[in-house]
Formats: sequence, C-alpha cells, structure tokens
Amino acid sequence: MTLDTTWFTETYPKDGAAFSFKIKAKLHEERTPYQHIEIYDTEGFGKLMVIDGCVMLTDRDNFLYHEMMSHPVLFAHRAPKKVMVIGGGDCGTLREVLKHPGVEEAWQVEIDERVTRLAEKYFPELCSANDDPRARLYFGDGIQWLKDADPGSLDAIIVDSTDPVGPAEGLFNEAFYRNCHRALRPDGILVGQSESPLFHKALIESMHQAMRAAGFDHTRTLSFPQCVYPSGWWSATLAGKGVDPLQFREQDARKKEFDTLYYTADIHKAALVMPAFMEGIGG
Ligand code: AG3
Repeated sequence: MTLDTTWFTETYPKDGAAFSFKIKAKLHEERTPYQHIEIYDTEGFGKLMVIDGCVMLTDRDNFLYHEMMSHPVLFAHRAPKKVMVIGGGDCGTLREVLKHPGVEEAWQVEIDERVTRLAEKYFPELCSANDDPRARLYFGDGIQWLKDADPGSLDAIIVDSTDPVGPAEGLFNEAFYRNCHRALRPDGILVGQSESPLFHKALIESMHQAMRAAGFDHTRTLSFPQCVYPSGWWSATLAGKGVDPLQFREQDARKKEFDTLYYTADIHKAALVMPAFMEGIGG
C-alpha cells in the first residue's frame, strides 16, 4: 500500500486545512442515486462513514453530535411527544431521541435508504433503537414530507443533514423553515445542524435570519467540539415557535434516567453561551 491509500483525508479547500484518519481497510463503497458513500475501518476512530468526500461520523466521537442534536432541543421543549428527524439516516439521532420516555412517536425521514442499510450493517449500535415501537422509518424527501405534514402536528423537528450543498441545500432556507413552522405545534422547536462557528459564521447568521423571516420568535445557536468535522468545532441552531429555546427543563435534564457521554444539564447551559465573535447572533 502506498501512503496515500492508508489515509483518508477530508480537505477544507476554502480554509486551507484538512483532517485525516489512518485507515485499516475500506469496507464498502457505493454510488447511490443521491450520493457517494464510503465506509472505512480506521486505526483510531473505529468505523468511519463518508458521504461525497465529507466525514459523516465515526464510532469514536459520534456521541458528541448525536447527543447535542437531540437532548438540548428535547429538554428545551416542555413535553415533546411527536418528534421528526430529517436526514439522520445513520439512526444515531433517532436513538438519542428515543431515550426520552415522553416521546410517543419519532419519525426519521431520510432521502437515501442506503445510508440506513449501511448503518445497520456497519454501525449496528446506532440502529439499536430502530425496533422501538415508537420509531417510524420513512425513506423519502424530507422537504416534501414537511410540506405534506398536518399543520401543528409536531413538537420538535431535528434537521440532521449533510453540508448545505447538493441534496441538503434546501434544508437551510426560509421556504423550508416556513414549512417547519407550519408543521410545528405552538411551543414547537426546530433545530438544524449549522456547521462550524469558525468556518461558517455567515451561514449561521443566514440561518437565524431565515428562521426569523419564516416566523420563529427566538433563535439560538449552541456549539460543541467535534474534531472530525471542519475546524473541529460544530454547532446546532434552534428556533422556537412562541418559545425561547434558551430556556430548558433544567431539573428534568439533571435527573434524566438515561445515559449520555457528553450531554449534561451543565453542558446544555454552557453550550448556549456564545464566544465574543458570535455574540449578538440569536436572541
Ligand atoms: N451530519 C453531517 C455533518 C456535516 C459534516 N460536514 C463535513 N464533514 N464536511 C452528520 C450525520 C450524522 N448523523
């Protein structure tokens, strides 16, 4: 093997940086109608899923992202019962959502069924909640699903998408957020993965603007470490319909009856504190 084939590298050309994994083996590669998927076994991070050249998740650190995409929004909501995940085909977010005993129905609407089938094979622990009777797996276009959703029928919407290019582009604009706003009940909360505070601040600002323009009353960004994503630092942006997602059920979070590896009530509070260069974003 040459050196090149023993490493997988995602480059960030705009920022002149990259992140690499030492590879033990390429386990799978395919082109679906939507994207190019690769699965690797790595030296240090366990299994790795890559879509269109971008790192999606590894065994070692996916808990950071999946917990922070799920628990802050669900503890910010007063009593989430019906939750929708858009994208999230690896089922890691769905698994976290189903840890909340009050959730009655959790939908995962993923456009590319192959992502889920490969996760079942290579990341079985992420799919361990898929046979929970409250889980509903649907393969299709999340944008259309939300357009068709009954108005006021959801408590929380979690957009666990790829970067805002290609199939996920339509998950970051005002038209999409309008459909989310319509589909949410009063007090409903939307959260979308919102890339890196350091590399993508303009995108985060544009998400806040688009969410407000779509009718949401309060918008907030939280951040967390994620060394395998561009800049090693990632974010999620929340939008509340009649509620401020800065507030959360802190006591419930403190006495939660499920395990997490990163999320705690204190992490929740800390994650919502913005660094100086981000102050004034959201409110
Ligand atoms: N969601 C994708 C985050 C985007 C990562 N971007 C990148 N590597 N350029 C991850 C899916 C996990 N459920």
